[in-house]
Amino acid sequence: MMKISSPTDLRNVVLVGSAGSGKTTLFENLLKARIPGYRGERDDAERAAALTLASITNHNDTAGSDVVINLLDAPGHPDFYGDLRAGLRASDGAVFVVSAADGVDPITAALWAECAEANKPRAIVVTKLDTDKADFFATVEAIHAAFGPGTHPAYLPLLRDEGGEVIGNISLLTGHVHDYSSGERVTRETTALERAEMDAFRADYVEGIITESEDEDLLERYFNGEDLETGKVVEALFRAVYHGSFFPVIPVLMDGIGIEELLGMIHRGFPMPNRRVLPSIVTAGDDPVDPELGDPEGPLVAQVIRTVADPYAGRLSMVRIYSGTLTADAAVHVAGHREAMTGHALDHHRDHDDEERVGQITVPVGTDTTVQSSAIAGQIVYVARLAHAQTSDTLSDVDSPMVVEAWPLPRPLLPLALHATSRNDDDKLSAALQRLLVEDPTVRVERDAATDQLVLWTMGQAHLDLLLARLQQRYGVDVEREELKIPLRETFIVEAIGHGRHVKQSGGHGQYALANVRVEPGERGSGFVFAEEVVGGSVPRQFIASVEKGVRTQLDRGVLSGHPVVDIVVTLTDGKAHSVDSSDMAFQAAGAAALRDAASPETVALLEPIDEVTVLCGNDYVGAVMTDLGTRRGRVTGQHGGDDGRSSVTALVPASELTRYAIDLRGLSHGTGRFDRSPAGYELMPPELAKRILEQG
Ligand SMILES: Nc1nc2c(ncn2[C@@H]2O[C@H](COP(=O)(O)OP(=O)(O)OP(=O)(O)O)[C@@H](O)[C@H]2O)c(=O)[nH]1
Ligand SMILES: [Mg+2]
Repeated sequence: MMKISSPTDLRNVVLVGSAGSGKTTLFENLLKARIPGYRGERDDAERAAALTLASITNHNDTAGSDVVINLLDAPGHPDFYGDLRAGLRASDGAVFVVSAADGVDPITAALWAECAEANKPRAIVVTKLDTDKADFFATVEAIHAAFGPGTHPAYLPLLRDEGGEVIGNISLLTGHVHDYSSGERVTRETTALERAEMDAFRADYVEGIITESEDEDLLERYFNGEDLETGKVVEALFRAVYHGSFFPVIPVLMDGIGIEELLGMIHRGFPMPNRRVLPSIVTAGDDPVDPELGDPEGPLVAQVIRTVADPYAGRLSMVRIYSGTLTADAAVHVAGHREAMTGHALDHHRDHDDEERVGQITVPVGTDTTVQSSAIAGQIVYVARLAHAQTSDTLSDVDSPMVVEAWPLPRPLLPLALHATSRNDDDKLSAALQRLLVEDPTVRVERDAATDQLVLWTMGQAHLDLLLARLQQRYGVDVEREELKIPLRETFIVEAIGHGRHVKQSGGHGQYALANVRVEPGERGSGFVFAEEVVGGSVPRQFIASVEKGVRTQLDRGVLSGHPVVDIVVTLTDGKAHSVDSSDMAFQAAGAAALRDAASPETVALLEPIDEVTVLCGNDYVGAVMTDLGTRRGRVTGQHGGDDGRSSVTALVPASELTRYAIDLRGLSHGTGRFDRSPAGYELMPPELAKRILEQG
């Protein structure tokens, strides 16, 4: 493997595109083109869900240089956006994959927005040009319409004959034809006919480059009609791509046509690691810093991109180095400040600062790795046995701690209540879930105190299936699903009177207490208020508190269906005591009995938790989203149409109607929808629904 002595020796590239667009196929073909004898890796659900890293060495004759290209294959499925965002963070540029067979679907558009939010310079690869009805020019038009005027073909497909199969490509920059039809890549000059065909596109391409490169001198020469040297235009291309407003489009086929051209584009057109736009970095004292990027002698700033917890080998962390040099065995500062910086807390990833020793460093070589004593700015490496560092944490010098902003994580909103099939496996299940949390910050595990259920929160069906398969296959834990319990409450809806009597006077020391109460509905959210209007000492002072205590105990237990009672005012109106047989315990029992006595299906109703839901989706799906919220007993409280083609809808929706919303919204909005939810109190359940639950007891 070539020695990396400067960040300029590297290109870090992530492949982004919707599921099935052909990223992994492209990734494999890039590896095959540079790793002699490479036969390909197995592709399965695990692989499609995770960011995969491999490296190749590329030589470019014109540039006269070698570079190491780190390739990251990112998942396309919306359930795995956590890893996609990690991949965007680790890389300095993106190859955006659009399938000519499927065009620009809503998910593709959402992924483009992800790249834009992450500020990634990108090139676009059009795949599946060999399929029926696939048309490069139609796809380019769709890309243009969806992603804007900065998108320009850099190569045109070379067809065997009119409407025939693709056998090569034509470079709009050099006018060279790369003909693969002989099985080898043969370069020749364009014919007069080919020249005529490409000229229209060429003008557009070169003008786009020159304009977006913002090179005044070149611009002037171009508009004066001067013939520009190809070398100059390539330099301008680099700058145009780097500005993130110019996106060359390249046709690439499964049999390898276009691979060399793409590698050339990455080599010469993509930013070096020291030119990337960094997320914000602060010192331990919260002062913004702007380290000299890419200086291996500079301060160490690195970030954990992903974490793999192998049951045998221990933890392995994928680390991107932004500045300085990471040295094996050296102590580093580890900082995770997600909550402080984003306001979003993760239960299993609390803000923390630690110091620990860097374990063995391995760097990617092809699909393998090799051990190195250190790694410099720009590299993406694996570090073994970091115990404290978690995904998105910053590694920096012990004497000058820094914190790189964490990337935003999507929130898991699909709940599943579960237990180990065998009760003996409960401990094994908890341990395995903890392991899953280490690897995947988009999982949440919660023991719901109100319902005493263990709940696994995931991003969607595919994510859930993958996690359950992992529990089974990796940790040998079989689980059973339970129906998710919604924590309901009881309340009184009308005034009611209750008589509580606790009298036992047969033999020995007796028990005697009578308590009468009036129960009234309280304000929503008021909880419990206790009052007394006892006259003439019918309930002695010291026992009034006993009645209150007894009532409170009964509140927790519920009065009809076992759900806690809230939002009531209980007034002790009257009672009776015995000079010898009355006691604290007796009055507690009488208080509880009085509340039970007041309760009946006519006086008590059920409250259910309501969530405020915010949905973000493509403008085209707003109608469907609102109709659906209606069928979920939701009340829409707001709606905003965005200029960016996305709209937001806010609504108050019963939590019981949101159990599968993560899955349903995905379908409803053709993959474009996202939502968030937060508790917004309790409301009365419709009587017909409540009745069923109250009758079940
Ligand atoms: N005909 C044809 N099929 C292709 C092409 N590229 C990929 N495919 C097929 O399309 C399917 C999906 O390709 P993948 O490379 O796995 O897609 P992906 O983008 O990695 O998908 P995810 O990992 O699920 O996000 C596979 O069956 C490929 O063989 C192409 O250029 N032409
Ligand atoms: Mg894939």
